[in-house]
Amino acid sequence: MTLVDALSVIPVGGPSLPQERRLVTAIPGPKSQELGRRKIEAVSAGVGVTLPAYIVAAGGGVLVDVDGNFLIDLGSGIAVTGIGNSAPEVVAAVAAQLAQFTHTCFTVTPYDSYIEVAEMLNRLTPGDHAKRSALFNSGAEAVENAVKIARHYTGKQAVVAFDHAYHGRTTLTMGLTAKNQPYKNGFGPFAAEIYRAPMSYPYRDAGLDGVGAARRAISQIEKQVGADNLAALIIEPIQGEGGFIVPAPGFLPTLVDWCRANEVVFIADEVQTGFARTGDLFASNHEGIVPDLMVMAKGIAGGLPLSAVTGRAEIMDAPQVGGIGGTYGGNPLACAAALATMRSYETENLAQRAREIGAILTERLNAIRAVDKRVGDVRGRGAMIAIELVDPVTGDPDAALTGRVVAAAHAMGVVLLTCGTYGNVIRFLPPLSISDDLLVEGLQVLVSVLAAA
Ligand code: PLZ
Repeated sequence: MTLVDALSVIPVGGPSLPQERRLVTAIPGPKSQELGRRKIEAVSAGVGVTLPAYIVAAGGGVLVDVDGNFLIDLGSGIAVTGIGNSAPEVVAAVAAQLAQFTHTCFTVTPYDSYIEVAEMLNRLTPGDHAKRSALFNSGAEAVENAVKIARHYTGKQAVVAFDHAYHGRTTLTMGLTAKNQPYKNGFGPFAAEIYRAPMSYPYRDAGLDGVGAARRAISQIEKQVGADNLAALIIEPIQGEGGFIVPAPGFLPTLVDWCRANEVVFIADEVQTGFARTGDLFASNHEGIVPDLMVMAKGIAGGLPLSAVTGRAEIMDAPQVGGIGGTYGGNPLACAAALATMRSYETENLAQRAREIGAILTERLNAIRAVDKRVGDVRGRGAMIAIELVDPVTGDPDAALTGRVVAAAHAMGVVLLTCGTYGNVIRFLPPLSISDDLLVEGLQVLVSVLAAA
């Protein structure tokens, strides 16, 4: 096929794409399979692929592959495209910036959009104290910088992360991440002075309430680390990769209070939960906690790589001038995208849309759970909902069933992701731009593949 032929059949991305599931070949189709063969020859085998349908356009709630299949997107590129893929306001903002300049490096010759993003984050994040922000590229890079800043401010070194945590794949953040396979295996040694504390996991913590779970964690931290050595405690207010674990009420506020009393910086990793995903702008708001530092990425910029640390001015201003930076952090294209994206969360009230999506998901998933005891738990908030699949007799995690269900859904054109320490959680992270009809159709596919699995 010539390039002209190819372009004439490739649809334009964005919300005007037909919002329907349409399968014209098996998944993956022949062109995707050919690309899959090239991938093996060209791309490191360590870079895995969940659903090997190669995408040419996306928007609303669909992904279009190179064979012309329209897939229902229940993953948002792992919670990134909350406002939708190729959202017109993002495309326009990035195109305008592209025509002006692509890069100068903010720490060499700065530009105003970086400041505007910082001002917006300082306004939108919880708490009305004085704040400062710094911009980076990936979630992991922002987590690393939050830890650097907390260490500098406190003059202490230790960091506590939790069971089931995910904070990234760089050396420091691999150490913070709990799960060995596939994230850490063979990649050590990891950074020093990282300690792990028990999480609140209501489905598997029979009888332990949030305050009790926090006391258990605090007691372990006091015994094994000591507040005098502890620079920061980092936690996802709802754990993402670890299995969409929503800690019991009271867990997070009790940890925040202990951090305040002990001069420990409380870092909320809202990389996955942030920006309307959970039905509020940030998941911290559900429990009324005010983190000292907040780490954000993913939903911040409509798919362009941008991440941020926002927090108390006195903490954020602690490092020496030049101590925080990077070539691309707060790149002008990413900042233009972020400003358009963050305005949309507010003007289109996408937190409300996330709550509506959450209501549809939880109602339908609970109906499945009522008749299928392999669905052990339905949990999450807003458009961040998951089911945990278990052996109905023993309650043991059933990763094999999870794998079968997800593979069958993929074959039927529904992009579904798994997560969880035990690999037995199916998570739903639809774009907030998905229609109710498409979401419900995706759930109907789940019902049929679960019944057959
Ligand atoms: N913190 C809470 O969820 C990224 C990882 C996907 P980066 N989660 C998706 C994978 O398999 O690599 C994540 C997160 C939380 C930090 C990160 C890291 O963000 O932008 O992937 O570095």
